[in-house]
Amino acid sequence: TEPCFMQKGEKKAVFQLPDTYYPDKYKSASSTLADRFGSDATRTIPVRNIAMPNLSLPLQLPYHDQFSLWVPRHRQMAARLIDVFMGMRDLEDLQAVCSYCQLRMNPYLFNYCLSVAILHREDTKGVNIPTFAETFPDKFMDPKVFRQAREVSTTVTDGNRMPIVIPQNYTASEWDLEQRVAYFREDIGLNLHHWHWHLVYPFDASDRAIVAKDRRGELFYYMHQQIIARYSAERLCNDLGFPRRYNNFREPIEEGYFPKLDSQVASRAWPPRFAGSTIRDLDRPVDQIRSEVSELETWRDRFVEAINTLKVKLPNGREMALDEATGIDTLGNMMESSILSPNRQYYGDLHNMGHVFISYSHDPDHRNLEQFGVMGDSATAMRDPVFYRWHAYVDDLFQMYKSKLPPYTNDALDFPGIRVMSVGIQGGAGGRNVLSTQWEQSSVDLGRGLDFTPRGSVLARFTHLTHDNFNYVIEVNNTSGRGVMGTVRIFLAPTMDDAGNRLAFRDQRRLMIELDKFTQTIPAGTSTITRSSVDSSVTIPYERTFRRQADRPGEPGSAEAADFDFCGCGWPHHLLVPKGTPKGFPMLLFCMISNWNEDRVVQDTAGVCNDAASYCGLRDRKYPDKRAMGFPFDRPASAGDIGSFLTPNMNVQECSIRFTNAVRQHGQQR
Ligand code: CUO
Repeated sequence: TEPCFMQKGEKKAVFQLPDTYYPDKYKSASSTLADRFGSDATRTIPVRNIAMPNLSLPLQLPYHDQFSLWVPRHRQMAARLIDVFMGMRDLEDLQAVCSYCQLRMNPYLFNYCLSVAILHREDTKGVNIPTFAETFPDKFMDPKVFRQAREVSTTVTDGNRMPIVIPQNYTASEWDLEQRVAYFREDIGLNLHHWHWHLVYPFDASDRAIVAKDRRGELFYYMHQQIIARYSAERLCNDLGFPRRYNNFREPIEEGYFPKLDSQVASRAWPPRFAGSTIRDLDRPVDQIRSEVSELETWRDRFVEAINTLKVKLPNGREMALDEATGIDTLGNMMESSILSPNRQYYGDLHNMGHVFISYSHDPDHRNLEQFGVMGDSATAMRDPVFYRWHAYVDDLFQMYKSKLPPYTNDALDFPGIRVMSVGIQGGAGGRNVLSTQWEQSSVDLGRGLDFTPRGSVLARFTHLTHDNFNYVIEVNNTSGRGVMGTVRIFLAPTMDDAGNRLAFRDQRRLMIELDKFTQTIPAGTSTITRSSVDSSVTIPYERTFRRQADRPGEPGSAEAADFDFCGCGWPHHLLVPKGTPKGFPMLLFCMISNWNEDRVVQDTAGVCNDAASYCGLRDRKYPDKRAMGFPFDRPASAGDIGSFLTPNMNVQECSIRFTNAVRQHGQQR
C-alpha cells in the first residue's frame, strides 16, 4: 500500500504489508495491488507485523459515512483512535497500525486522528502528511470537477493535461442575496484554515495534554470573533446588513443552503437545508444521539447565569470566580465545550451541539436515512450562511462577559514617551491609503484525492479574492531618551454601518479586524517603521495553505517541511483584506504601539513556525502576547467614537478598499 506518512528524508516508497493486514475482500488481490502501486516506486519497505490494538470502536463508523468532530459518538471513536496512534511506541509501529487501519477504517475519521497524532507525537515532528485539500478535494469543490478530472485523466496523458476550471458562483443564483458573499464562505483556503484550526485545537481526547494548550478557550473565542468581524466587513462591502444572530432556537432559519458537494467516499451528495428550516429534537439511534432543543436552551441559560454572577458552578458544589485574567478562557472552554470545561455536566456542550442540531435539521430522526449537512464538518461549515449566524450569537455571549469587565484605563492603554505621529498605507496600485483588490486564479492538484487510474497530476483552477501587496508606514516619536521595544498592533474596521451612519465606538470595536502584530525596536527621537503586508502575523502565504509535499522547496524533514500541519493553520493571505467596492469602500486603519515589557512572554520560539500566531498560537508554546486577545478592542470603553478612545501611542487613518473586477493569474502579484 501507499505509506500513511513519509518519514524524514524518505522519497518515494511502497509498503509491503503482512498478509494478515488485508481485509478478506482484498486478500486474493493483495499481490496485484502491490504491483499496481509498486510500479513507479523506488523501493519497497516491509511493514512490521504487530499484534493490533483493540480498534473495534473506531471501526464501527461505516467506511462510507461522513465523520463529524461534533457528533458525540464520533468524538468517542476519534478519541479512541487518537489514543491508539499516540500510544504506538515508535514510528514503525505507528506505520504498521496505520497501514492496517487505512484498508478498513472510515477515511475521514482515519485522516483526522492520524493528523492529530502526527501533530502531537514527539517523534513525528517533521513527518509529512498530504494536504487535506488534495486528500479530500470533494469537501472543497464542485463535483463536476471530478467527473471532468476522470475524463481528462483517462484520455490525456500526464503532463499534457489542461487544468480544469472550477466555476465561481456555482451554489446559487443572484436571486439569493447571500450569494454575494459566497466568494468568502466557499473560499477553499478559508475552509482549510478552519479545518486546520480545529485540528490544532481538539476539544476532546483522553490525553488531556492534547487539549490543554495555553489559552485555547480564549483562542476559540478570538479566532471565531475575528471570523465574524471579517465576514461583517465583507457583507458591508456587498450591500448586506450585519450577520443576524441565531438566538432563537424555535424560529425558522431563513437562510437555506444547497452545498452542491458530493462525497467521493460516500458517493452521495451532501444534504441541503431548505430556507425556513427549524431545528428539532434529535433522535438518531444510528448516531446514538438523543437530545432536545430545550437542552440547548438550558445550557445557554446556565452560561448566561455564569456571566451575570461572574461565577461558575463546579461539580463538587463549590463555585469558581470568573476573573479578569482567565475568565474568557474558562468561558471559551465551557462554550465550545472542551474537556477543560470546569463542569461539562452542568454547562453542557452548547456550541458543538448547535452545529449538530443545525446540521441535522433536515432529518432529525433519521427517517430519511440522511447524514448531516455541511455545518457538521469543520472542513465545510464555513460555506453555509447559518455558520455566521450561529457564531455571531456565540460571540454575543462572549461579549456579554466582556462588557462586565471595567474599561481599560488610559494608563493601561498608553505607552509614555511613545507617540504614533501617523500611520498609513503605501504601495498599492491605487495610491496612498488605498488598498486594491481583485480576483486571482490559482490551481490545486486533485491527483492525490481521486480514486481512479491512471494516476498523475490533475490540476483544478479556481478563482479567489486577492489584493495587491502594500506597506504600513508608521511615524513614531520616542521622547523617552532611549531606545525601547514596542508591540505594534494594526487593525482595520469599517467606518459606517449598512445604513450609511457613522459607527459608534461600541459597534466599531467589535468590527476591528486584526491585520498584523509585531515587536519593534523604537530608537530615541523620530523614526519611521515600514512593514510589508506579506509579513502579517495573521496569515500564511498561499503556498502554505495549498502546497503539497513535492512542491516544498526544503527537503522533507527540513525546518520548512517540519510542523507542516501546525503551519497549515493561518488565515489565507489572499483574504487578508476585505473585498471593498469599485468606488472604494471606506475603512479606518488603526495602529497602536504598546509597551513590549508589559506584553512579552518569555520563551524560546526558535524552530517553531511563528508567522500566523495571532489566530493560531504557537506549537507547544504559550500564546506570544500577554494581553487579552483582541487588545485594546476586546472590552467596551466609555468613548463615544474612536477619536476619543485614542491615547498618544495610537493613531488612525481613513483609507479605502478599491475592488477591480478583473482576474489575474497566480504569481502575477504586483
Ligand atoms: Cu469553528 Cu463552530 O467552531 O466552527
